[in-house]
Amino acid sequence: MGLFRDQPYLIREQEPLAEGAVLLRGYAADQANVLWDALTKILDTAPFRHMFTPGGFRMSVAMTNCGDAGWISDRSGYRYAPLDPVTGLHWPEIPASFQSVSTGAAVLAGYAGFEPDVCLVNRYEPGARLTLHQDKDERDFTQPIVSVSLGLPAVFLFGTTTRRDRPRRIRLESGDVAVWGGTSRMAYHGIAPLADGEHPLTGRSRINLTFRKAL
Ligand code: MD3
Ligand code: FE
Repeated sequence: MGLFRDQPYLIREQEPLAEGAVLLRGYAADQANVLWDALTKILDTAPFRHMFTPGGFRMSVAMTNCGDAGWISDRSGYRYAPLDPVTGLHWPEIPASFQSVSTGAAVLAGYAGFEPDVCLVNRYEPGARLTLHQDKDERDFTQPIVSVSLGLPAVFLFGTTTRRDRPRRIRLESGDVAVWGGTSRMAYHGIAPLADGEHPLTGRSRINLTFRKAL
């Protein structure tokens, strides 16, 4: 924390990807263990599960949530739900360690007022992927989304607001944080099938945290 988080990224590690999109490579690297420990506690209450798309396909990415609501998908559609449909319980609170990484990154990217109320947690095992999509289930698209990558590297597919434009391929590694605001907020994006590997923190998996002001 302190000086290390507040200063050097402005100079060294801030990579503008497109209008409103900022990649902070390694921003969360020194917090990765703390974030992982906090995640294991979330999983005690809200374990990973594979959701189904409205079309009836089982998603290869396993998901859970913390915060005031959670993103869910089932045969009736996509939405934010205040209760976990698996347990009937409220989702766990967003841990302080999650909050501080997301708001710190948002400040560096120029979104000082960002207060996420939902954190969607995605787990990719080798072969898992997320097809090109837009995030449209949140109320206010002027609010950015902050994403934190942990564990195995992935190829992020970053398109435009037009589905037919060929997406760029951006390698995301453990500790990388990205902020998606402005016109990038509505960009099509996805994750290419995860390559096999072993990571000292997460084993054979990649974890992605996405912080949203959804409600
Ligand atoms: C760009 N997750 O949960 S994070 C998702 O790595 C999602 O698990 C991916 O797409 C993952 O919806 C990508 C990066 C990300 C997240 C949301 C975005 C990029 C975005 C929303 C708009 C534009
Ligand atoms: Fe998305």
